Amino acid sequence: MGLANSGKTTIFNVLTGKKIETNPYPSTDYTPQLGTVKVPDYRIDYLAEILKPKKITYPSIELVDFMSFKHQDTTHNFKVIQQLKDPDAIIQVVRAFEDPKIPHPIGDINPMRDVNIFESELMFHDFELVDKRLEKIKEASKKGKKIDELQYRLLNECKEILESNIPLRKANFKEEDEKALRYLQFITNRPQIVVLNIYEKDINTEKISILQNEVEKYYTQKGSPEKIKVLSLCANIEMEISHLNPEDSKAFLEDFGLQEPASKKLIRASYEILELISFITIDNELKAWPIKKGTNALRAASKVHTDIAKGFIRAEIINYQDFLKYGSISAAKEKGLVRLEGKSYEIQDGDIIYFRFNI
Ligand SMILES: Nc1nc2c(ncn2[C@@H]2O[C@H](COP(=O)(O)OP(=O)(O)OP(=O)(O)O)[C@@H](O)[C@H]2O)c(=O)[nH]1
Ligand SMILES: [Mg+2]
Repeated sequence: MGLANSGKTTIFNVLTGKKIETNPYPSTDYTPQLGTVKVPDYRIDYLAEILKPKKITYPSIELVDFMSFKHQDTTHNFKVIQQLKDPDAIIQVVRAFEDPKIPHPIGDINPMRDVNIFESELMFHDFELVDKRLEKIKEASKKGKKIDELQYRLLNECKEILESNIPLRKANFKEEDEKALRYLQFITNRPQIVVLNIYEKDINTEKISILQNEVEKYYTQKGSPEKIKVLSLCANIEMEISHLNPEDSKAFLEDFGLQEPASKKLIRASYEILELISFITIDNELKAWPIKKGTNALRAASKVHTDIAKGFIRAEIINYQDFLKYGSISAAKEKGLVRLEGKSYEIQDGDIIYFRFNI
C-alpha cells in the first residue's frame, strides 16, 4: 500500500515474479493483484542437497498489490482499506527516490510527510469504523436486539484510544480481545513493514540511515516496536537483480556493497512480523512449515495432518543446529540428540520433527 508512484507494483513484481505493468501515470482504476512469495530457508536448501528428497516445499506468503491512496481523498482511501479483507500485515511503500521523470502525486519528495499521510488515513479509517459500528449497535439495541457485550466493550475501548490519537497497534489488548478485534476489521492494529524506496545512489549512505532512524522514531511513538519494521531498498535495482543469474547478481550486489537482495530481507521481515517460525519434516517430501512462535507439538502435528494429532504419541525432534553437528538423523540418534517430546512441547525454529502416532 501507499501513495501513487511510490513503487508498489515494482516491488510486488520483484517479490512474486509477476509482470504487472508499471508506469509513471497515476492509475485511476486498479484491481488488486494477487501473488505468492516463496520464503527462502537456507536449512531447507542444505537438507535438500544431502537428502535429495522427491519434493521440496517452502512456506509461502500471499501478497496483494493494492490501489494507491490518494492525497486528501479520504473517501477513496477508506474504500481502499475496506477492500483489504483481514490482512495479517501491511507493507507500506514510501517514495524516497528522486526522479524527475516520475511525478510525485503531491509534488516534491518528502518521505516523512508521506508516512504521516498514510498513518493519518489509517487512523481516520478506524475512527470512522468505530463510530459506524457503535451506531449500528445502538440502533439494534433500540429495536430490542440483544447486544454482544464483548464487542460493545471493545469498541468503546478502541474509541477511547483512537480519540487520544493513538493507533490500536500501540494498545495492549489481552489475547482473547485481540482475537475478537480481528473480526472488527480495524487497520491500525495490524503489524506494518515500512519500505523506503530509495534512489540507487543513496544505497548504504548516511542520508538513508538518518531517514530510516527518523521513520523508526516516528513509529516508536505510534506503535509497539514488534509491530513495526522499517527497511530501505531501491526497487529498480531489485528488479534488475531479479533478472540476473546467481553469479552475475552476486557481482552486481557487491558493486553496491550489498550482501543480499533487499527483497530477501523484506520477505524475512514479513515472516518475522507475523511472528512465524518454521519446523521441518522429512519424508518423501522435505517441507518447512510456518507456525506462530509459541505453538505446541500437538498443534504443529495437526497442521501436518489431523490424524497425526488425533493419534499423537510423541514427537521425535532434533534441532537443525544439532543435526548439522552429526550430519544424519541416525548418527544424532546414537548420540542421544534426538529427543522425544510430548504434546505440550513448544516448537523451536528449525526443529526437525518426526511425529509418532497411532490411529
Ligand atoms: N528511478 C526509479 N524509478 C522507480 C523506482 N521504483 C519504481 N520506479 C518507477 O516509478 C513508476 C511507478 O512505479 P510503480 O511500481 O508502478 O508504482 P506504484 O506505486 O505501483 O504506482 P501506482 O500503482 O500507479 O500508484 C514506474 O515508472 C517505475 O518504473 C526506483 O527505485 N527508482
Ligand atoms: Mg501500482
